[in-house]
Parts: sequence; C-alpha cells; structure tokens
Amino acid sequence: MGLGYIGLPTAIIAANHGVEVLGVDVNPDVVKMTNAKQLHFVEPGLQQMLEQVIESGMLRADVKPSVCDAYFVVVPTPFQGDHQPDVSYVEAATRTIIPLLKEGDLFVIESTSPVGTTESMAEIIYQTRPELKGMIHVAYCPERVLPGNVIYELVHNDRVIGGMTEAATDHAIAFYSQFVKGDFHRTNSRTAEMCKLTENSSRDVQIAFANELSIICEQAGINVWHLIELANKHPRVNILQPGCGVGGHCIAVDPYFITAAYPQESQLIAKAREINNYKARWCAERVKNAMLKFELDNKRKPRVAMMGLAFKPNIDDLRESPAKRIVTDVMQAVSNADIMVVEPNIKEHKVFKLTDYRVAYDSADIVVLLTAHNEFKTLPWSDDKVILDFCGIFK
Ligand code: SAJ
Repeated sequence: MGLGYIGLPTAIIAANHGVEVLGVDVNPDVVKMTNAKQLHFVEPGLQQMLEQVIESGMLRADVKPSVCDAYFVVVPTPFQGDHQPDVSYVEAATRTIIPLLKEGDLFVIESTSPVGTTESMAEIIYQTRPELKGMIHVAYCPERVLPGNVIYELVHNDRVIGGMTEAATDHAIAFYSQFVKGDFHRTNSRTAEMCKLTENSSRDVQIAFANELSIICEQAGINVWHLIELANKHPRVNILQPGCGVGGHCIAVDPYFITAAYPQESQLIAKAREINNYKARWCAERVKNAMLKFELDNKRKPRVAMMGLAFKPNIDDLRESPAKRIVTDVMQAVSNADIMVVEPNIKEHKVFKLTDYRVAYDSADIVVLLTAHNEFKTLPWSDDKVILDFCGIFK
C-alpha cells in the first residue's frame, strides 16, 4: 500500500524474487505509469527491474487492494505545521485492507510512525473484525535505505522486525527472507518504531554538534573543517560535517515524532532540531552581511552566486532543502540583488532561473557554497572573490 520511494522499489524487488505482488496507490497516475513500466522517480537500476516484473506478471498495480496473504503499509507519514505527526494515511490504508483480511494473514507497517502506531492500527482492525484477534500476524518493519542506493540497500541492509507476537515476527521474517539478504533482528513493534526514529534522531543530534561547532569556530577564527579533521584522528571520535542546515524528509522530520510524543523528556533531541534549523538562518544572515559589506567597500552591488539547491550533495531532491530556504530568504531580503542560482543536478526550476556553475562562479563577486556537489570541487580557489563556504568545498 503506497508506491513511493520505498513502496515501489520494495514491490519490484519482492516481485523480482518470485513473490506475486499487487502494488496499490491512491494516485491513478502512479498506477498507470507503473503498469506501463514507467517509474515516476529516478532510482538507478530500477527501470529495468520494473520492466521485467511487469512483463512477467509478477507485479501489477491498482488503485484498490484485492485479497492477498500479506499486506504492507508503506505510505507517507507527513507533518502538520505544529510538528504533530499525521498517521491518517497509515490509518486509511489499514481501513482499506480490513475487509480483505483472513486468518493467517500478515499485516506489516513500514512507514516511519510514532511509537504505538502499530498497536493502534491493530486495535482498529479488531474493532471492525473482532474474530481476527490473535488470528493474524501484525508487525512493524522499518526500512533504512538511502535514495540512490535503494536496490542494494533494500536487499543487503539488516532489518529490524517488530512483531506484536513472536509468531508475527516469525512470519514477517519468513516473508522478507525471500529477498532480504541482511540479518534480521527480532523485537516488538514499539521498539522497532522507536528504532527507526532513534537512528535518524541520533544523526540529527550529531549533525547539530558539527553545525554548532562551525558557528563557534567562526567566532573563534578557527577553520572548523581542519578542526574536525584533527579531532576525528582520535580513535573513538567521529564528528560529522557542518552544512547549511539539515534537509530531506527523514533526518529533518523523524526527531519530531519523538519530541511530539515525549516533549518533557526529549530536550537534547528538540534542541538539535532548533540548532540545525538555526544554522540555515545563520548562513542567510552571513550572506546578507557579506553583500552589504561588499557594497560599502566597492560602491556597487555584488554579483552573487548561490551554489546548490538540493538538500544533500549529488542528488536532485530539493525537498525540505535548507539551501533552497537560504536562497529564497536572501532574494526576499535584498531588493534587486544580482543573484545567480546554481543547481547542476536539475535542468530547470519553476521558481529559480538556473545558471551554469562555472559561469556563475567565474562572474560572481560573492560565491556562496551551500551543497557540496562534486562539480563544485573542481572550482579553483580565487582570492579576489568573497567565498562563503558552508559545506566544506574548499575546507
Ligand atoms: N548532513 C550534514 N552533515 C553530515 C551528514 C548529513 O549536514 O555530516 C545533512 C545532509 O546535507 C542532509 C541531511 O543532513 O541535508 C540528511 O542527510 P542524510 O545523509 O542523513 O540522508 P537522508 O536523509 O537521505 O537519509 C537518512 C539515512 N539515515 C541515516 O543515515 C541514519 C537513511 O539511512 C534513512 O533511510 C533515511 O534518512 C530515511 O529514509 O529515514
């Protein structure tokens, strides 16, 4: 249930390993494209596998589910403005499945969810179908794949299997064993739900430490990239890299599943979110100040190159991107500024006019490095430009 970044690759890979799969999505365009062997997003190696499983009939897509033996809920769990998680898509998918469930079936939730969601969905099932209580296998099984490496990671990453009963864990492992070669780690549904949130929250806290270090080093007149390199020579220190903020729909979002549920207890996790959000504002302020200083020193407005819109290096995904927020913030704050926007991983953008990265770099007075794309690492340092390096291109 859900043919998105995770659901569709999972459906394709399971089908590719001999499982007969019905892929369900509420978006008729996604269903039509899938049956027409067209991917609705880019993922290396997936197109060829999709063609094979559609032609062999092992995968079929539809807007509604029909009777199966194992059901997987892989739909989004977005956030409302007040940082309260929205599990309505998980609930909707669950309710759609309820009439189809029969004794012995497996029901798995993969969507990143607040702790207790799997138990809540099981309750909803048993309220409608009390005869199924104890007769079906319910589990929570999170994924941890990295976009761009999904096929490899879906097969080789270890999986945490959180059954509501030992038998549910057994049945979920039996299913995933058909295509997962990583190890399986048994636990209960609540721990599995929290494990997914813990993985990403731990990363957010580690990144916040690096970002706070970068702000301190700016004041201290220390090169933070060099400092971190030295500290990481310690055999048990691994400080991550500062950036212009934290983006994407995982690391920037999952910690709120914990802070929303345990606001009193989760102080560091909440503070790390604040620090990572603040870093983007801090970068925007530094750009505006540099533009002002340039104009005072040179009696003319600067040409500014904003290098990078994607939320992380070498991808074309702009979702929740701090770089995009900084560009927008600076453009809105500085009237009729001469700003060139660069994003080598996309051809065009509906809002920003894009400039080639070499042209922008060569003609700019101020260069702002926001996303550490490989292309930018080929650019030569130039002493006669003001270079604001927020992502360690020049270190
Ligand atoms: N970032 C830094 N400094 C770093 C590392 C990352 O500023 O040292 C920034 C990135 O630029 C980006 C953000 O953090 O804006 C998130 O980047 P990411 O490398 O964590 O990548 P995601 O969000 O695509 O994937 C994460 C992964 N989780 C972990 O690494 C613990 C992935 O395994 C998960 O499957 C994914 O979240 C998810 O779907 O939850």
